[in-house]
Amino acid sequence: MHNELHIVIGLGATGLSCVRFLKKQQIPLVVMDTRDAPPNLAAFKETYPEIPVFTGTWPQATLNSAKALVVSPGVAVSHSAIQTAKAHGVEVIGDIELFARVNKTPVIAITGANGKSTVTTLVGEMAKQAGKKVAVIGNIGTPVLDIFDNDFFELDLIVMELSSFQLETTYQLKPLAATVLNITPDHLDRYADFSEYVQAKHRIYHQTQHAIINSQDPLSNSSIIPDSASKWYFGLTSPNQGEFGIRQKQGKMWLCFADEWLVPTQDLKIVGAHNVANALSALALGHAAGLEMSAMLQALKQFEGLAHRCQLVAHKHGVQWINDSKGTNVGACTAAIEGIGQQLSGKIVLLLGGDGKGADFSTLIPLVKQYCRGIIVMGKDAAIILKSLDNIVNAALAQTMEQAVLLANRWAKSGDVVLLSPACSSLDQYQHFAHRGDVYMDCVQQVLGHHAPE
Ligand code: UMA
Ligand code: ADP
Repeated sequence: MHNELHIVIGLGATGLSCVRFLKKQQIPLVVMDTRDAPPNLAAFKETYPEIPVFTGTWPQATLNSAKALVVSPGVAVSHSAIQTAKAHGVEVIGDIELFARVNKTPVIAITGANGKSTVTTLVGEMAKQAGKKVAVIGNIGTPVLDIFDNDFFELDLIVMELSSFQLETTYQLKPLAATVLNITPDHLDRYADFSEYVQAKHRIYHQTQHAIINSQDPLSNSSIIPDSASKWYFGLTSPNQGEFGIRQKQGKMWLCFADEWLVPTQDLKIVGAHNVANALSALALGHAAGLEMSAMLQALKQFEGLAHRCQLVAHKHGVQWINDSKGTNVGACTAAIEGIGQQLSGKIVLLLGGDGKGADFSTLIPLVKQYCRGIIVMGKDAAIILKSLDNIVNAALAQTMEQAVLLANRWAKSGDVVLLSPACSSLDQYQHFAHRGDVYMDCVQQVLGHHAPE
């Protein structure tokens, strides 16, 4: 016999938001975390002395007796204790599912290997410009259930970034518009194989009204898209009817919707081919959701991009220093090298490394050969990366970010770019990607002197 007991797994931001949400409904709760001493433990016990907490080892009998396990995205649902409980008939869900079961506000849902946060933020800006009351939530940083703490009932629209981890435990989300921006390998340490990762991403389309599909990435499309959904395509090609794409006019590249000329790329503040694709997907999402085109274009022209994504840090002695710390997988690093390399008179000194999450780095070989002066490798998987990219260009191992920046400063010549685009997660050495980016920017300022930006 099942009762109402919910077990919240994970004491991070998501877990805490689930506790607040469930507690308001007076649902009986237990909390578990795989770590012996999770960061929020002391504060949690003080705030919720009545909620039992198990850290490190979990009592299987308690798990098996629950109605539902609400699993945080940082915990793999393949965990044997979770699977055993599931076999006993216990539901395994996540915070997005809790949200979806009560939400009535239209949702634009965004996933993909890369570009999620950029597109999510941009669509949020477009909606604001169009006069909508909008919340921008999810994997981008704010747990979705947190909006119930605020003025949720006044919202017109929710723009939600979703990771594959969050989608795995989501069943009843019914987005107004949804997209899988692109898929290249990532998080292979969490999945049995690449196809499992792809399947997790495709779950976003399950009950969507509009599907926004990247015409240049077959993995963006899926047979899971309901027949009732309308499909909108975007891509860096000349668009057909109902599609978003690009065309040339008098030497300028324009973003277009079918035969409508929307805006020349030179009017955008965000740069690189990948950001043109991001802009097109945002327009397609907004259009499908009924946002006014002129408001969207105004927001797009003003959008400066996000920190830690191909962000210019300094420009000194003809060398540009770029922080792409959010380039946490090989696909993102590829886009950054290509986007920057194509427009460069000099070469790229590439700083990479960290936790490689089981990725294959050899796919970087052609780009490194074509665009890089040298590579400087750091972090947990430095040796694996060096081995994969052996003997192509100058290569060195750095023990610290400061060493890497010092060496890059010696290698770079006028016209070059020094690019931190690690192709790895930061968690082996840093709190998160933003921390790694901040450390890089501090080192650059120190090495170049405190008034580095020209
Ligand atoms: N952890 C344990 N044991 C536990 C619980 C957590 O070891 O029992 C570890 C996890 O492995 C992870 C860390 O604790 O290293 C945080 O995990 P969490 O599930 O508690 O994470 P939250 O703090 O709730 O943040 C999560 C997302 N994090 C992850 O998916 C790892 C945040 O995305 C998201 O912003 C937040 O929910 C709100 O929705 C971050 C992220 O890195 C930015 N996402 C990955 C990505 O974008 O590639 C998927
Ligand atoms: P995500 O939230 O999916 O990690 P971001 O918008 O934060 O995506 O961008 C992270 C990095 O991914 C960027 O710094 C850039 O290197 C790369 N990137 C951004 N957009 C794309 C895209 N459309 N295709 C490939 N790579 C991209």
